[in-house]
Amino acid sequence: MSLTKHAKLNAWIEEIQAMVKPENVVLCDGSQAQYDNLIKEMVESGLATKLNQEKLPGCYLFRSDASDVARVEDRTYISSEKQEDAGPTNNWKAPAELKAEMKALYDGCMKGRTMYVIPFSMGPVGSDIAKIGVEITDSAYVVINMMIMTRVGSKVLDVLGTDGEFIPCLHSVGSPLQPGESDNGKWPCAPIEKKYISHFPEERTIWSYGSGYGGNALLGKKCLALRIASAVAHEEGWLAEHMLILKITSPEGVVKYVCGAFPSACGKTNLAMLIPTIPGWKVETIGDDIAWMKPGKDGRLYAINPEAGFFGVAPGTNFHSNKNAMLSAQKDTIYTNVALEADGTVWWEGMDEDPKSELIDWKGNKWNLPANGKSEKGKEAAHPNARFTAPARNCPAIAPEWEDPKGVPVDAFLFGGRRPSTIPLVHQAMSWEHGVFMGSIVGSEVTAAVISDQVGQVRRDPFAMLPFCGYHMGDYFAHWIKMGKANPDKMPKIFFVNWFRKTKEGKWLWPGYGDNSRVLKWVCERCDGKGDAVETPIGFMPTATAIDRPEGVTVEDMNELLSVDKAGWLAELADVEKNHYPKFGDKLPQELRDQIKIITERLSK
Ligand code: TSX
Ligand code: MN
Repeated sequence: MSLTKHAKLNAWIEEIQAMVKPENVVLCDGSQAQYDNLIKEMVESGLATKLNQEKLPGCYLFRSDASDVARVEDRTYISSEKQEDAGPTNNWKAPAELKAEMKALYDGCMKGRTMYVIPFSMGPVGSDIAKIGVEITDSAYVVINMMIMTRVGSKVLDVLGTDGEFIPCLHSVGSPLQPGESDNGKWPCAPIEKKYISHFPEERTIWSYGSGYGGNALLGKKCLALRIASAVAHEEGWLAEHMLILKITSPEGVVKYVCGAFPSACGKTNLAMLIPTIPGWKVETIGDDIAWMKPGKDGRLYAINPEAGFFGVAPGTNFHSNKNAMLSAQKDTIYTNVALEADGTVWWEGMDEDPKSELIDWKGNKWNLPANGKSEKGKEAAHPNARFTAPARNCPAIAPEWEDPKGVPVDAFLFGGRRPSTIPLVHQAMSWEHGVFMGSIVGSEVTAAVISDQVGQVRRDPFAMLPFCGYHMGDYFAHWIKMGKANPDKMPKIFFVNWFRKTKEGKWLWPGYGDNSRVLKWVCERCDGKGDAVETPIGFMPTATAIDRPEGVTVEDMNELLSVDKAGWLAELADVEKNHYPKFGDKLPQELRDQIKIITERLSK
């Protein structure tokens, strides 16, 4: 019997079923009853732990396999017909070859398992900017996470109708069961060399195999909403970006919408949920990770958050760094790889509170805090990439219009990174091309939190899109240049921010967090042609008194935060020219090369 009213969808489901040979097939209707039942089954099998339902109602804990804790960039492919279309910064295999390899793995891979069919919408159901996907998976963990992160079920099939467009997303944990065998509470996945996260942008299809981890398995997020959507957006003339979306309201009631791209470990989710320290200003969340933006009839860019939840890093999150994220994750939340307290609550490093009891760590072993009160690297109670999956509706700061199908008009773009020197607290681009240049040189200092021989060096991650662009990064830069040419005066103003400046002695110069609202205030004022600014060789910068100085920041600190480090910038531009831009080959737009020359000349005057 046919599962849906959509002939093409039915045909795809049957084709996949014949290949993966599941025990049975279940269509996800999006109901609470189905969600509750899947959780119940996983608690019974031992895969999920029910948390303290008085303190954390509707919350559950999962522990992954120790090898399946993060995205696998080495195993991620952009499989376009021509390698040149994937570009030099993506892994590539020819579609026919990659499909043959993966089909051999998919053959019978769901034996003994249930095959779930998840119709989902990225963006409010029925929005002109939204897109529909259908994920087939053999992981109930994926189903419940997709139900939080996206809009799932019958309402999506209703919009899809009998012949609507959908993006097929195939996922398997790659761990078939023998007759009578069960997982016994073990997280199923395949070894690294059998993991594949494959994207076929020309076909608009995703094939993922061997991993149950969010970024590899919740295919609506990084795979569809960024890699596939960016390629579609390039073709169709819109933007799919790795950006938060903020709503900022001034004391006078003037509203601005700001999108921002930051590399990982810069506190993007914290910024998305910031509580301002300046009186009368209000900051609300539209999204914390992805923005889809289309030009409206008025020529402005309108942004939606294609997601419906937050898949946030738990370690480091606490009531000081991000109160709104903590409150978002107090109910109806899935925790993955955090530590368990004796009372059925959760703990992680950087929670700002010592554990209340002996813990069960993310590997399921007994764990006690070392005598010095600090976890040893590699022996943490929570995995450093432990996550919470929380519904966006739980967030106290969520903006009322976060689900508006027409999106919100974008006033400004922010780019930023962790830069202890050279880059000032904030500067504003002098032109669209200058702004695109800013995005193209985004980078972050490699911190000790990652295992790398590059600690202290700047690792560039242009537009924070390097791991998420579904086509040639040089073509991506050119697309951004082109987007500004259609409606130059309607485009958002572009700013570069840096919360991470340090003194020579290694002390933070800027308090960050809620005090970043002081910078956002200047950004909003600049969007209205107000806000005192001086023209400098690197762009417009606030005058000495244009930004309200936080307590504890001296006039001298402020001057250092807002000065132009000429020598530092000349070195920065030389590094971009010599080490960064050559990575994109001859597809790098001339406009960006010109910016190096223009800024170098201004600095040398
Ligand atoms: O998220 C951060 N933001 C953005 C907040 C809206 N972090 C955490 C980054 C790791 C994910 C920050 N860390 C920020 C910041 O603005 N700034 C800093 C650096 C910093 C850390 C501590 C202090 C000051 C600056 N001060 C004290 O600890 C007292
Ligand atoms: Mn992200």
